[in-house]
Amino acid sequence: MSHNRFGQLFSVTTFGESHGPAIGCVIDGCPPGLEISAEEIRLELERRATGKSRHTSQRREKDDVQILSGMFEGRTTGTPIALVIENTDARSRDYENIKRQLRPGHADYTYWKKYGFRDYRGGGRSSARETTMRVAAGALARKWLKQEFGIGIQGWLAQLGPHRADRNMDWDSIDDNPFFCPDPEMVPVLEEYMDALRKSGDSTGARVNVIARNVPAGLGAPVYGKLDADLAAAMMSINAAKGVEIGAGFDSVWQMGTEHRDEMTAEGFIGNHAGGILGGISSGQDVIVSTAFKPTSSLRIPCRGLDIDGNEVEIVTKGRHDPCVGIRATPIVEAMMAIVLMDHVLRHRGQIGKIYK
Ligand code: EPS
Repeated sequence: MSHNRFGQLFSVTTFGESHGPAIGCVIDGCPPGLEISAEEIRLELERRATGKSRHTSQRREKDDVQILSGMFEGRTTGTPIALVIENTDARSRDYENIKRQLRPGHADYTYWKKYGFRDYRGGGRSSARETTMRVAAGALARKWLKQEFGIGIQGWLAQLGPHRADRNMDWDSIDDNPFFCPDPEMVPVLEEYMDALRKSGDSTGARVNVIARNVPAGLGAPVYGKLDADLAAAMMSINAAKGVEIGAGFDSVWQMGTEHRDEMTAEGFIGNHAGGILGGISSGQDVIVSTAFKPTSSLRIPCRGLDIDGNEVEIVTKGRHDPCVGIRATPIVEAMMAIVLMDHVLRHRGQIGKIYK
């Protein structure tokens, strides 16, 4: 299986399966001298972890990250940084009954068509467990971006199923609830909705937004290295992602030019429909990305499907699944934003050198 690497100058190669002995990554291109500890990475991982509330998968992984290389006396050396996390709470027997079955809406079918062989336990490589390593790598990128440019990255749950969750933004409350919801008044509504959903055995989708502040102007390139194209690819590479919008996104379809254009004054831009990116290059405004996540496909409600021999079968998925993967997606979109921005800072330096802070 090829294509396990993301990024060009700051690159992350992930490996491992949800039910294998361990997952890990190799980060290449991190500049030397960045001070970071396993504990700082672990704190980021904790925000993404399963089993933190009744609304997510109850698998309990410690996500105890080990740094195997690329660090000396607490600082990066500029050499490849290998991180590894053991899987300690996999329950593979849950997957026995779907060993030969292909869950509708899941990567099972396309995996089978492509490779003709699959690790059916937990979806193998297609499991959301892989996103752990993106968050681990993202922790380094976030810290570096903050130190070098004061870039701050914040994600939030914008919608869960039918419920808009960000009409009233209280930025400080995002990490105070299990949904990464910025509106404290919506939290009980989401809890009630999720409790009913879990009882019903069904799942739902979500929209997760992320903003990066203090991004310098000039990152990205006008044709094949567009910052927005790389951000879209980054977000679409997250499990269950089905759509990405930059700034006004699909609202641009109905907007008039007079409304969409962000007029400029000596004091700065008026509005940010562009989402901080014009012609593939950052404008110096906040970079804003929105990602749609589909409803989880592993459901205990029976459905019609096929087995690997093409026979029609009834499929029921047991196990500890997230009724809404979007709930845990906020730290992942933040990590992908950080990885893309750091990669683009290094790429910009490679060609142009100077960055205007
Ligand atoms: C997942 C199914 C569940 C989740 C898992 C993602 O695990 P299992 O493979 O044991 O059924 O718990 O998420 C994680 C373990 C994690 O760390 O995010 C899936 O089907 O994607």
